[in-house]
Amino acid sequence: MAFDTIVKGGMIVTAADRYIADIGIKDGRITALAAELSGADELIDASGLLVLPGGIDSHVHLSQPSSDASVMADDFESGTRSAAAGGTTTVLAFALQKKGQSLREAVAEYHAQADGKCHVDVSFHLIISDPTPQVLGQELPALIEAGYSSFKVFMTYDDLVLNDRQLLEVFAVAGAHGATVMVHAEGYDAIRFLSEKLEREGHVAPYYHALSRPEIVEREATHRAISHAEITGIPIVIVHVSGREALEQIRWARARGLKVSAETCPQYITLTADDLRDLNMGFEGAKYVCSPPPRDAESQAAIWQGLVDGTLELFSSDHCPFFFQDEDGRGKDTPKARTSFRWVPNGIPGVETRLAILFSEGVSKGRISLEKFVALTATNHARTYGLYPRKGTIAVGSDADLVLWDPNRKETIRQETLHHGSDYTPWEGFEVTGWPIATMLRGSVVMENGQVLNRPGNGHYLTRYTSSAQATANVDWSKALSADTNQSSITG
Ligand code: DUC
Ligand code: ZN
Ligand code: ZN
Ligand code: ZN
Repeated sequence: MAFDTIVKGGMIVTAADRYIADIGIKDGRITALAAELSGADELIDASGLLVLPGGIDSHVHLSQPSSDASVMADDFESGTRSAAAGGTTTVLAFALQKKGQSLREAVAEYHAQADGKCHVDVSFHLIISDPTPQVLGQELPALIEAGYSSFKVFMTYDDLVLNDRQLLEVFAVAGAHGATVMVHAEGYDAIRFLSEKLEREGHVAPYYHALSRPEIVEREATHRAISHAEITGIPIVIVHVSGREALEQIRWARARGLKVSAETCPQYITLTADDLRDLNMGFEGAKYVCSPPPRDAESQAAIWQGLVDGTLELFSSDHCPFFFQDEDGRGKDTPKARTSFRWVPNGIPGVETRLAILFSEGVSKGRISLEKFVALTATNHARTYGLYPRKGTIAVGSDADLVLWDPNRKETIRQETLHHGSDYTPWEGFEVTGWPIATMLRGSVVMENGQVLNRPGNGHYLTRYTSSAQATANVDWSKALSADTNQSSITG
């Protein structure tokens, strides 16, 4: 047969256009796009549906240890199962370097947890928490060359924060080797100062988490990160931009000609700080504690403006799943966390609901086009992190990662129908229009009508090329498309 599978008659949408066509798939890749294809072992009828590139979620935390007793509610199996259920076919998760740990050890640790357990394709961003001379001089350059072409740095958290000198040193290595740096921009000292003041005043409920890291804290750190990027001449990605103040800094940087990309997340268009303030300042608000915290209606409007005008190019989940209540004390609701918001783990689950929320709030409500939706949820992630055109589009030669999407289907988000490991969703009862009907990973159906095929191990590890390879571009298709999906040789 010419094809293993033909997806027939759907409305194909890419970041650039939309048209009705058949998709021919052979050996996991798209090998033909035409009005009428025939000759396949399997036909999938997509008439009446949209056919979108599989979602790429470039900001997902799985199996990441915390400095306290909390434990992530998703490992690579459950987290990628949840991704597949929501129409996401590539997850970029984090490999966290603990203080004193070598990067190679960190990467090996995450491979040991992920390999053979993923329902969708995965790749790792490194988190650099200990930039020793050995890390900066040898390990990081070697890993970048080996396809770990992006990493995240933090400007806050006791166990992760880098000082300005360290940020500059790390940025310089990224610049020399063409890696992409993601920055968590919230200022450590300001947060400590405000948190301790709130605690002294007896303001300890989860709501005060939002007041301990107001927009100015994010604005200041965003400006500082941009300045460091300008000094070192590197492009950066400001992740999880929550509101208008940080956006103003990003616009300012772009106007100066700096290469600053920016990401936002579902929580910043759908939640506000008031969600942390449940009736009588009870503890339910902890379900919405994430960092940066959700802001207000005005900031939501600013985020929409940023999505529409292109200031925000990436829409990721920042899936950082904790249990709310867990009898072994590993969740958000612990006796210690009830003494202060400072001990509530920061993060919410969202890898499964990301596409439906943006589709419903964006496309169904007429705020963004279908093409913009695809750019924000797939194409721009592949371009930013060295996976395009193998991932992130529907084109001959690309992996056959597809979502069959019903734009009219109405659903209500419910914990009981989600596939993640957490015991709650922040979007319980949230109504959406538009829903994934099936997810295909490299030509195989991995989810159909909410059922995820029980085949962890379908997902491959992806090595990625560097931003300098991208910029000098002319990314050679044959190279991009043949990049080995198997485990990198540097895991030892
Ligand atoms: N930053 C993240 O990116 N995710 C969760 C918590 C945090 O601070
Ligand atoms: Zn691996
Ligand atoms: Zn962060
Ligand atoms: Zn995150």
